[in-house]
Amino acid sequence: MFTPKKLFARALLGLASLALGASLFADPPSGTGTWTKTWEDNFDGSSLSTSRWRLWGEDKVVNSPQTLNRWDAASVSSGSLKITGTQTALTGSPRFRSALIITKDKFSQQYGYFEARLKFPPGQYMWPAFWMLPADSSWPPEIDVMEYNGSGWPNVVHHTYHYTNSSGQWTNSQGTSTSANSPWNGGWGTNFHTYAVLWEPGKITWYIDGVQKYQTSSNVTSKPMYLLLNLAIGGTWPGNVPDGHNIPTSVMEVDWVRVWSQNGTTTPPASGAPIGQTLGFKALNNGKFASNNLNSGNVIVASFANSVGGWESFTIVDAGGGKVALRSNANNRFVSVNNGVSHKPLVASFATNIGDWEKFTWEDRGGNKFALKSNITNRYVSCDLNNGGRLVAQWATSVGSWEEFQY
Ligand SMILES: [Ca+2]
Repeated sequence: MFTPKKLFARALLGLASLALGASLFADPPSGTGTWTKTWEDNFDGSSLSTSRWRLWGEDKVVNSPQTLNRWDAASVSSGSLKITGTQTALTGSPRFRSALIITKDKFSQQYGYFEARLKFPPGQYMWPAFWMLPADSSWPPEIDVMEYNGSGWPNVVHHTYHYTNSSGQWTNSQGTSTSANSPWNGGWGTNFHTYAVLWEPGKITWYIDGVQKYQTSSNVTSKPMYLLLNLAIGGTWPGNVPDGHNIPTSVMEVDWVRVWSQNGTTTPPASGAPIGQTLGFKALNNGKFASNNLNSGNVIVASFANSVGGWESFTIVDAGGGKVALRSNANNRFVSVNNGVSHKPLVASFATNIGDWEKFTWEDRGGNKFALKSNITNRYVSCDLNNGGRLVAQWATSVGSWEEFQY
């Protein structure tokens, strides 16, 4: 039923709440330990936060070939996010505009409690979802907190885990929740509900409004996941909307999204790092900014730049598990430690995804100063003045003046 191309499984999270204002049910289930809130968006203000969210492909189709993905289809007002599906033509494809927003590169987490209070437009061809994918861009796994297919199951919300089975094949573990009421009259589609998953080592449990709905223990992933919210119209699962069939403007509304970490068992996001920011940083031992040296194999050097241009701009990305990655704006490659070279230089030449060689621990040293420790060499990144100001992760087991940087 699902294909990697559509990549859409969705899951439902939920606790929900009847309680207006006070989020009485907005906590992880009782008896599951002590929890810390690690991320949230209450959608206050007048626009969608670009430090928390980005779009999956402006003016692109992702899971429904009929739905064009647009940042301007996601708006914030009166305390909630509105993802608005709009028909732009009666024939052709794509002929709807909507939004698929994601926290990729901005927030991800391994294990925890993930919840959103939302309502979605019921009806044929509607395909809203709240779901999660791995921060390292692999697939499967995929956790679908909530997913609704208004064509096939108008009263049902799906809870799905997509994974690779022991034979190496893609498979699904799926549960459903059925409303006693029609979606247009008090059912899932018309009222706010809280959809949640409790994701623990070896087990995923789905909730709606704090009531357990489904559970799986099939090959449960440990990969840090980011969040996705979207409203697709048409596509392979609900079926494409026939030419000439009118779809009224449809809105998925999200009151808030919250993520919790279970103390002692989950790894919180990288702390102190300016996740999502694009910045330049200089080595404190010579005051030069780190550059992606395009003329020399994309080695990262801090030898000549006194100011920040495109070659000196890097985006700090959440790599999951408390680690960060650095993406060079000059060529859109992640900074890797070149483990095949003796002095372990940092390069931004090949990595389009984040693997172990692209992960660093960000050590916040106050005043926008920081140190980076390579995940793969377990050494701090130094600005090697004896080696042309190259950044290397070869020898330093502690932080001295050669290992301090500032942004
Ligand atoms: Ca809100």
